[in-house]
Amino acid sequence: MNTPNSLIMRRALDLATLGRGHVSPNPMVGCVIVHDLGEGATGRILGEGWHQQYGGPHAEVNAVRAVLPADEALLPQSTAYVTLEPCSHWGKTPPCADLLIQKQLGRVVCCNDDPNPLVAGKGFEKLRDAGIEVITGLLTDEGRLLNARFFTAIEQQRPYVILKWAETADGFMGGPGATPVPISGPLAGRLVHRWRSEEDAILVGTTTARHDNPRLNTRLWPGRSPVRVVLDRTLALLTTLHLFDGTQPTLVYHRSGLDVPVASENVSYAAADSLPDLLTDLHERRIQSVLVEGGAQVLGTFLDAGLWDEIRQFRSMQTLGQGVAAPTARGTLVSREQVGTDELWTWRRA
Ligand code: AOF
Ligand code: ZN
Repeated sequence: MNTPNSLIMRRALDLATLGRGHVSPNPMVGCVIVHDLGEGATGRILGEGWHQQYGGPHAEVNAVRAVLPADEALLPQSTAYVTLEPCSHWGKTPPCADLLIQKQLGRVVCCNDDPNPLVAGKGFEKLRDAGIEVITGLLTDEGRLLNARFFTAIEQQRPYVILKWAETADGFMGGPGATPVPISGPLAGRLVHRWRSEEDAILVGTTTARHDNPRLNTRLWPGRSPVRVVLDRTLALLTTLHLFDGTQPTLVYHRSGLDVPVASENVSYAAADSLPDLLTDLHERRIQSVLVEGGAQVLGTFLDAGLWDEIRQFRSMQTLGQGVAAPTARGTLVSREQVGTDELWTWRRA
């Protein structure tokens, strides 16, 4: 048999990304079926597909459907490159492993095993039992990065946490007073709205909610608005704030043992006495990712608890001389890019 071709797997990963924003809490998955000519030669692509919609057909089903009837006879000499282990369970759709067996694919190559306990190796087992050659681990890191939210949710039982802040050249993220000082430029602001549309929730602390009175929506970017999460331990925030305007689902976390106000339209209350409790509660609500937008104290709490996965740090050119110090970014710096007048530094946990 041919050695698996990583270029084709890259194509499958690219196809998978077309599902971004439409498949959560399912993973993004892509599939490319290629005819193998033997002796290391790769033939034609017979079909391609990706998981397009939550609840809809999986990547493998769409790829198989794309194969022309005249090409079906070639499937036993073909490889399905699938970014994730084909499923073995009846969920919203029938098992993909069964379909690949029924179509008599010669070989299946994957990036990652599916951590979903309903699948977790059983997909590969079914395929191998049916005599299909299985290779896994091609472009594993790329596959895990693509579905970092899905893997974090299943493996760590908590949402993927992105910490975001903007700081001045001298390391401040706010001025000395309560009045907000703009730090990053308009392009960065636009990008943040795009990020909001890509995550399930945005979180802020009490001080940010009170002083900035943020809307936490995506008005500068066409896309869905996430759930707003606000930490209000003692339920001290005034409900005249934008966060309580009912235009988006809003979740208020307070410490336990308090008299909770009657939930109003789109505003609900939940008790959490620690950060792990809060993240567990979000996980149980099927929230797979949270963008933490501040302030300094809340960001510091996530950092100190080690409960974060990614940092997106805007660095502006201006200086403030005094004010609220920004947290110290940590982990591995994975990229530095210019966004308008600011630099964006992205960090991941090592
Ligand atoms: C695949 N191919 O394209 C995807 C898979 O409820 P269902 O039927 O949509 O199943 C969802 C689960 O299936 C999901 O949690 C993950 O384990 C797997 N996703 N599997 O073979 C795909 N999206
Ligand atoms: Zn499937």
